[in-house]
Amino acid sequence: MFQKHIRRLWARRDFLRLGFGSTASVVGAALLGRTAAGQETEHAPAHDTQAHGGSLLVGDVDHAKNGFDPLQLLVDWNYGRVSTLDNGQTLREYDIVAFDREIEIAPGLFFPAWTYNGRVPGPTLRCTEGDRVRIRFVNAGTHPHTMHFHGFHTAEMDGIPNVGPGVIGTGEAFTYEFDAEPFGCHLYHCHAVPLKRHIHKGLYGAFIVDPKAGRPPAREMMMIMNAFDTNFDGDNEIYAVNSVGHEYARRPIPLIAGERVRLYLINLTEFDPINSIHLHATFFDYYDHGTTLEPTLRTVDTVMQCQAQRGIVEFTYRWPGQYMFHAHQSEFAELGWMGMFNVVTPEHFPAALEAVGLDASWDEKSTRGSTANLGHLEVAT
Ligand SMILES: [Cu+2]
Repeated sequence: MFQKHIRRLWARRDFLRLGFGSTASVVGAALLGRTAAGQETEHAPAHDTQAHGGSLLVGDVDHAKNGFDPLQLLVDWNYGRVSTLDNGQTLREYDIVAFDREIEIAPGLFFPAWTYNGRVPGPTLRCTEGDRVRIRFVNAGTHPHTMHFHGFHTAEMDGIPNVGPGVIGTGEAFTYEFDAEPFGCHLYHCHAVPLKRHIHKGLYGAFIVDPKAGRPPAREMMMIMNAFDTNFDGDNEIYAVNSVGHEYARRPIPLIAGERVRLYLINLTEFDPINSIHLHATFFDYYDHGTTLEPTLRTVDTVMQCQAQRGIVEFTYRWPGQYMFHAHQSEFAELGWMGMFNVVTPEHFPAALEAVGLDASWDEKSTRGSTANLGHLEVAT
């Protein structure tokens, strides 16, 4: 605990001294100014809002500059370019480019990420069981990378060093292709060495394979639990879902009381052996790896995942209100992995969307459901 305490102080105050690039220094200086002016002590964050016990990181992240908004990442399904092969099989084609990009992971705190398509996590690739999936991967980054998918495929398509194409060098490209199976909540990530570094830098994303018959209607979201070691000491300073610490506490996720909610939950936290999710004031059913249609756990309110473990969380809030969700490792929660659901009645839903900068298109994406009957949809990469 002592070590964690020191680390937290360090993350909040001292990262600036060692220097993390000019942008971090400039914006970080602004953070320091706020810190000095607005906080009671160095290790007790200011009471930014009432809803989360005053344990928030202070300030806002520039999502436009980042190029992605964690609220949008929740529902940003990428179905690829859809066509039909001669044998009748659905073909989905995706374009993925790896490149280096600095991202803001907490207000004023920047991280030199390696990204798929400029975002962390990378695009949420979504398809239906049995589809042919073709991913054209271009490496425009500064290091060799790969795309390793979890699923059935040949060794050549496994995206690991020294097998098939091996690592894809800077300026090189390779097309991964396989049939999507089994259905489930899967992932992809870079498998170049050192693996720990390539994953931690941000090269990962969700790969959701829907069952042929789909799943029951629900409001769906993708959540990748991740963390960032901002001083490269092999320990994380910021924990989050979809990369930005405490973003869903600053901007609570709108839900409607009585509706079924489905989370595609994936753990890609590096350096810590497990991560977890806990929902307040409700219980959920859990589908380990998403590879079954019946829950593998029923009526639980906490579940933990090892790195790359994942599953589907299904729940319903009975009553309107603000409900917290977070890692139940308290230190992860305090360092960013904590959010809120804003559960409202249907008539208040548009206002709840607007309050966090969302509109009807977010509602549509979150309720669009599986790919089963959506072969006509084309979504740009
Ligand atoms: Cu890599």
